[in-house]
Order: sequence, then structure tokens, then C-alpha cells
Amino acid sequence: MKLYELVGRNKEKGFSPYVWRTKMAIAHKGLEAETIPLTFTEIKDAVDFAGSKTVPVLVDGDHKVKDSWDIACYLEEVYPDQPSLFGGSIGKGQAKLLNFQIVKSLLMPLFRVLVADIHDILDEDDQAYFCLTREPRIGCSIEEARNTYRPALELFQENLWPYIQCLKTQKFFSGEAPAYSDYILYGMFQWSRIVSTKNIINQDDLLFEWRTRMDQLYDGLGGKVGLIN
Ligand SMILES: N[C@@H](CCC(=O)N[C@@H](CS)C(=O)NCC(=O)O)C(=O)O
Repeated sequence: MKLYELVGRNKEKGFSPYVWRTKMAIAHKGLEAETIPLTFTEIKDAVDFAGSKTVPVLVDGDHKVKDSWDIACYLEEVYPDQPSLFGGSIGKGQAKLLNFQIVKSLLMPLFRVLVADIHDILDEDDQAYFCLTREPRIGCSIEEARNTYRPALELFQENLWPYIQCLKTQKFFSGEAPAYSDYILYGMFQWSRIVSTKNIINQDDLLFEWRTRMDQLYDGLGGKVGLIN
């Protein structure tokens, strides 16, 4: 199996939230993938073979699968005897809802918080590409975003409310054991921790404890990723 992922100057530390979901899903299924690191400006040509413009892209034998959600569905379908990512069709439907639910409430404000940090870990070519493509999305320059992230961080933290409530009575978002919904959220926190030194979760928060549990899964797959230098 090969997994195409996004990196900055440090080729060892993939930081895409979507790729992280996929890495965790592959490990959940007891599978292993060789990762192919790509910078932003390499992605388009490198994954064109799969009809994609983004990572993750998974290659499994003759199968080429793009989009993190489609990859999760592919893994679930092709490896039914391995631990389930969704726990059946109801769970799959609910994970799909979460997949969309966090886009505007969490991923977009967090992107605004992290945008300058992401810029800083990219190589020069990617920095130019990133400014060109991302400044229109945030409606200001990366430099302006660097010092004006606090309202977005407050919004992000307010919008964490339902997730914190949920963890009061269950250990994982999927229930007693982690599954794809946990990986969707964990990918987002990995993104933040890899690109930035900003603390987006309070240490005394249930989310912090949940992330620590997630860090330990699969021989510490997620937890061993430190900060990019
Ligand atoms: N819906 C896609 C989104 C993937 C995505 O946006 N990937 C970003 C990296 S985080 C990417 O490859 N961007 C390429 C670019 O901006 O040129 C998925 O879930 O896989």
C-alpha cells in the first residue's frame, strides 16, 4: 500500500488533517502503508494518475483511491474481516455527518488560526503557492493573519462544546473504543500540533485526555510526532 501525503520542509512530518485520518484508519485496519511525501506544489502532478488534485491518495494493488472519506469507505469494504471503522451502516452515516459537520465549525476557524504557522513550515516555492491560493480564502494577507487569529481561536474553542460534552460519558467519540469519527477529529488536532506551538486545547480538558488516549494507539503512531523544526 502507498499513501501520498503532504509535507513542508521537513519531509518526515506529514501535517494534513485529512491524511492523518487516513493513517489512523489504515492502522485501525491492521494494515501498513508506505508514505510518499509531497509538497503542495508537487501534489497536482504526482496524484494526477488517480484523478486527484489533493492528498490523501491511497494505492492498494490496482486500486487508486482519492479523498479521505472514500479511502475510509474503501478500507471498510475491502477489508471487512479487520476491525470495523464505522461499526455498521448507522455508524457510517453518522461518521459522514461528522465529516461535514466539523468543516465550518472547526476546520475553517482553525485554519484561520494556523494559516501563518503552516506558511512558515513550507519551502519557498510552496510559500508563494500557499499565499496565492490561501490569501483569497481568508480575505487578508498571511502576515495580517499572523497577529489576528484570536477571534478565530475563540470561535473554534466555543465550537468544541459538543465534543467535550460527549466525552463526559464516553471515552471515545465512537463509544468505548476509537473508530473513524475519532480519527476525523484527531487528524485536526494532529494538524495543529505539527504545524504550530499554539495550545488549542486546555490541559485540564476532557479533550486533552482523549487526545492522550489517541496518541497511544497503534504503538504511539500519532503521539510520537513532535513539532516540525
Ligand atoms: N476532501 C479531501 C480534502 C483533501 C485536501 O484538501 N487536501 C489538501 C491538503 S490538507 C491538499 O491536498 N491540497 C492541495 C492544494 O491545495 O493544492 C479529502 O478529504 O481528502
